[in-house]
Amino acid sequence: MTKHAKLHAWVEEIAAMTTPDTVHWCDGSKEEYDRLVRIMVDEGLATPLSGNKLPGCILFRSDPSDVARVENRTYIASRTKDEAGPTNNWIDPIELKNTMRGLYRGCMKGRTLYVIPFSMGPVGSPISKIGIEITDSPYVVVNMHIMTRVGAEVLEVLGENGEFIQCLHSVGKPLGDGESDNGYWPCAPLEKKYISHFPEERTIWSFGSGYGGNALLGKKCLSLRIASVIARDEGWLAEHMLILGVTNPEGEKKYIAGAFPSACGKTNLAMLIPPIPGWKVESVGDDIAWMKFGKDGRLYAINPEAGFFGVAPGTSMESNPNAMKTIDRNTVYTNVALTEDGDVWWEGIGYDAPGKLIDWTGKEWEAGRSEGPAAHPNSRFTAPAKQCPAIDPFWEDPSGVPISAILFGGRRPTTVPLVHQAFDWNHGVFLASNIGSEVTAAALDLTAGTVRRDPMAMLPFCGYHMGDYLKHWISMGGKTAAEKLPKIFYVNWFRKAADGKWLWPGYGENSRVLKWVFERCAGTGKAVETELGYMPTVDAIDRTGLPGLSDADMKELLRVDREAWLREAELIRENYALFGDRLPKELLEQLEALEKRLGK
Ligand code: O2Y
Ligand code: MN
Repeated sequence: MTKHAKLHAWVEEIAAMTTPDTVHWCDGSKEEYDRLVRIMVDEGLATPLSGNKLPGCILFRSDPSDVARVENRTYIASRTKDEAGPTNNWIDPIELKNTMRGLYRGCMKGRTLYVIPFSMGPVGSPISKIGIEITDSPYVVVNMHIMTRVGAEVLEVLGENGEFIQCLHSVGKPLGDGESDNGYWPCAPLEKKYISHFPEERTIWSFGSGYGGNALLGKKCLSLRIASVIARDEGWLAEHMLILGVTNPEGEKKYIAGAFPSACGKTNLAMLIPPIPGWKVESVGDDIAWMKFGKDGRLYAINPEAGFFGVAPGTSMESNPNAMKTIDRNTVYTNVALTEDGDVWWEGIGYDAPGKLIDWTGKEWEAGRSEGPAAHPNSRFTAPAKQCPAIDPFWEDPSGVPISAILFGGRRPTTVPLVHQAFDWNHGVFLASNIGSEVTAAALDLTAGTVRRDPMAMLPFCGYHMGDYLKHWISMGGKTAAEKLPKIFYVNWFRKAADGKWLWPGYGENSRVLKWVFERCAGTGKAVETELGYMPTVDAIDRTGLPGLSDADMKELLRVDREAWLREAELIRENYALFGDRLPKELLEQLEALEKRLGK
């Protein structure tokens, strides 16, 4: 047991407020995991899956109202509204804490309070951060076991006085005397849900939701919203990025980070299998990167997570065979469909539903007869990263991996070419600040089909004023010699032809663009200078073995649509106005330079 007095005092204070029946300190062991799974199965909250097909796997069905991150109930409660900036919800922290204390009072009655000591990043690494999550959800505990490093060794590193990030979570559903959940996922109604961040105190308070990013507080809350504030203060970057390693046929390896808004296929890109002979891609992470300059002046990245919390629908042996092989054991499934023989199924898994299913709401479901999808569009798998066949050998290296290139991208059916390279760091920050993407289901409360600007894919995850965040990015470019900085690229897999069909095949074929990026970093890739940046010549992207893609298609994929870009520049100016005088002047200069190149 830890002798950390401050930690004990905090646990006692929370237990006094929330009045659980018992308190359990998690040790992160397999025994603990198995015991909690057994309890949840016995209570009807979890279904064990077929031991033959999916050994060690279980299925949960959430409440239909609790299926995704809730951005309109997510708050950055900095001391002033100005600090949170125009892109975050803000409530005065004193007022918010008062409201939430009212909700927390007695909220764990009838439940166990679990104390989860966890490390984001390898335990004991100087880059890692320790969090302690207090939760009344055993579902959260088992997911945290997979997504983070939990247990006694974390407490050892913490010692008697070490710093930790307080993460308080409750599903917000106290039980009456003798009452049980009766097999139903506990949560609170939307108006009582709060996902709150107190950046100055480095503290997270979450209430009312048991799902994903709302409840697994090491992920979006700690590793992005709170870590982005710490990174600003300490001079590094906490980003919504995948990290992958690309190796060429000669055995040379380069690491690439990539930021894409939610639901743009980051997990698929992180794990892709290149169809180009001799090329290999390995995965360090699929969602979050912490990046710091090393002693050699290069930028090094770690993945703070230990697992994948990936979206199931659309994951198949065609779109992501490595993910399919990662999730065939020891995986927690949430809101996918169940087959009669204890297997899982979802839309886009690559084969028809095998007979009658039980859908994500627990009802019988038959293809062509039942209404709605069998799996929720935001249904998830939680799987250990070490199970991925393409996991990079250095994925847990405490020093991180050196980043040669950073990709940014969104879902843009028009205007944005397949790939272009920034002229320099500031130009790259300009491109990244203008990511735009169509909105889909991962964020519950947004209208599907519209394009929203999402700077660095951090709009829902930046813990402070977005204008200051962009300034921080500009300042990072001045911390090392220009030639040591990663090169920045903007990619768009989603450009459509006039007939509405996607021009680029996507999935594993995206490695052809990675190859060009690799070659640009090596100084060999062929490029032309355009108004937008450096772009591949029509023959620069390797199309061997891809006969369906003609020169004409390639020209269309790489076409600079001048009229569309002049309109785009106006939209960028409009969006920049949001940040007022906190917008770095360097970005306005970049906008003006673009307009000039376009001949405005
Ligand atoms: O809906 C949720 O709670 C999960 S959202 C999520 C999960 C894994 C990786 N990224 C995301 C995201 O929204 O970016
Ligand atoms: Mn994400």
